[in-house]
Amino acid sequence: MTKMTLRALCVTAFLACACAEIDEQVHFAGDVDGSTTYATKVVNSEEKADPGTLLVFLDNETADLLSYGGSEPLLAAVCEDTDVKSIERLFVSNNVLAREKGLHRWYLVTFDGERNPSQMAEKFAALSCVEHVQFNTIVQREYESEGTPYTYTPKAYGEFDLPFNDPLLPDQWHYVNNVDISVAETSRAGADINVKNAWKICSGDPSIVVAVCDEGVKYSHPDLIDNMWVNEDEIPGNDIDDDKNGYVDDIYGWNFLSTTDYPKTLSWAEDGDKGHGTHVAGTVAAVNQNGIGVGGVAGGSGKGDGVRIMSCQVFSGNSSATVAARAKAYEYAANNGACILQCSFGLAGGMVTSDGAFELSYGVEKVGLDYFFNYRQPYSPVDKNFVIFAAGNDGYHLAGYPAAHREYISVSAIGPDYLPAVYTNYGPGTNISAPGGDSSINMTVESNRAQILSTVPSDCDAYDTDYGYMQGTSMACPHVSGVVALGLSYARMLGKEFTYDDFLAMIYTSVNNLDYYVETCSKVANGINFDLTPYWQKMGTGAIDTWRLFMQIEGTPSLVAKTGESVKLSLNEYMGGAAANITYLGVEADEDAYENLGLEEAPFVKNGKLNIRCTKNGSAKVVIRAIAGGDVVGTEGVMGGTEFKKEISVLSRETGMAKNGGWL
Ligand SMILES: [Ca+2]
Ligand SMILES: [Ca+2]
Ligand SMILES: [Ca+2]
Repeated sequence: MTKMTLRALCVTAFLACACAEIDEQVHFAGDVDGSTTYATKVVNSEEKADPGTLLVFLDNETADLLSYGGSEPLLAAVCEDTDVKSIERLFVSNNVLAREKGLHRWYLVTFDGERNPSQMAEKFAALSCVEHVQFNTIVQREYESEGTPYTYTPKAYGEFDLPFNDPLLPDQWHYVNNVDISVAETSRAGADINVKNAWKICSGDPSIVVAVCDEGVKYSHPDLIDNMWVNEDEIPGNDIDDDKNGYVDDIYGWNFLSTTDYPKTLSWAEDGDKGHGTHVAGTVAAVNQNGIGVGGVAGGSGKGDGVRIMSCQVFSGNSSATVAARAKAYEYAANNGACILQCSFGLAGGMVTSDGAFELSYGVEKVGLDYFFNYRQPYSPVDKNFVIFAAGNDGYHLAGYPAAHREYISVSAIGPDYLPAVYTNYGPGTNISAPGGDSSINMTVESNRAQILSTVPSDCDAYDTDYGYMQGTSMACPHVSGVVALGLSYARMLGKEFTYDDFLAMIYTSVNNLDYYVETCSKVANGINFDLTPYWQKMGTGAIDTWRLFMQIEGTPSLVAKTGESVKLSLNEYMGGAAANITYLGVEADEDAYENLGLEEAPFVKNGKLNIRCTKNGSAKVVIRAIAGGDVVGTEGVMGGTEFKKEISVLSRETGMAKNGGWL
């Protein structure tokens, strides 16, 4: 199947590459034998450059001079010579981190759009105070087709045993997959983010802010409004930047396509908008337990306790923000309190093929991302922030950038069949997988039910309803953002703090084995046998699992039991090396454990092994009771050992261990 065919299957707003070919040979001035030429300072191609703007990266002295209102004579001469309208600092931040990352050295040059951008670039590149020049490129969206409105009668709720009362939750297989064949005939239990039982522990924290960089989020949506971030220090509509954050009347975020000629508040229903940002936001934090619509991964429990959504609008109608505007969006997200950057866009897989090439050609974007990544939010239990990008929908064996950069989390997509979605990028540059939907697997049932259901703007052309389906790595990405937001919420609830590296390791190891399905299942997509061979070990570490992340955060060991089989799970790792010789007093399993795991007989310990048979996929905790020292528990009159209890999580899954090697 060709790449073009695969693209045509995707429903998402993954961006096409508007960047030019990356010139890997580009050098900074002075690199080559001292024979500096100005052309070597221009880091990208002018293709898709915004007419009338250019980015220049100045040396420190000149940047300081300009920021104090001074003037550099040669720079001033070029500006005058070319009728430059303005040369202004791009970023607004003046803190230590901004300086360390060089934000203060980026300037945006504005000139007559009729002028040839390459000639302008050459003139600035010829100046010794300019270290490099970047064309202010626009990444254009690529929409193959629209999302589809939800037009079904909601399912009967009773059979689903869900913790919240949102009527469309039974249709959200991506949260709780009950092997509903109306979603897909090939639905598999557990092809979800395993959030149901995690929700009973923690479902959000309003201090956690997720910045959705996308189309504008419809903040007035009835299933989102209660979980929108609100800039409390800003008075709306008075034309004053009350909180002095550099943005006038920013309440729910900012529209980064705004310019002096194009003032605009957040928008989501311009001609060409597809509701993409509103859909993504709903996956992260649509309001749970409010009796309407859908649930959100970190949408709270109906008590105002969901995580908060900040809308950083970088697409509007048929327009897209420039690379400079995107960089400013990342800066805004950091400065205004976000700890997760949710980005379902990027360059097509294979357009950029190394971190170094991305850093050079997209220098200003990398600086913005760096700033966000390193900006510690005082409330966050982790010392850095999370940058999460979709891997891309090209069906290609490399993830697209920025997702593919090793510092960011890159998300590939699976369907309700627990298998790679036909459109997903995979291989190098992908880190982890999550449900993104896959309508190609449905030939006999309503195909869009296998997509992701979330909030959409009813005033957007494609919909008449508040809820709709979309699919893509664009939809997988916010599942991971939501799970990370939930993990941070839970860490806060427990009062625990982590280093970024430790938390990242917990995310990447809180997964279920995808390779087991890739090697044991077959997949028919659009009626044609789909070759799964290339995806073996290429979907990151596996499919994200919320319960496992929670267990790692609280420090409870997790054992995996294969569903439907009597298994003996060794406790050596958890009860000490002499686990087999300890005297056990029993295993406590409460009603929830019986229900969640489908236990039909009591689990017990024998010879240091937990004997358990789970009849359904699920997750729960059991308590192992044992004696430290001796065979009996000491009492006032009889010397003996001390009883202790060890909590263990049991995760029941159909997945076994994938065979090691020999498969390809
Ligand atoms: Ca403001
Ligand atoms: Ca104001
Ligand atoms: Ca709801």
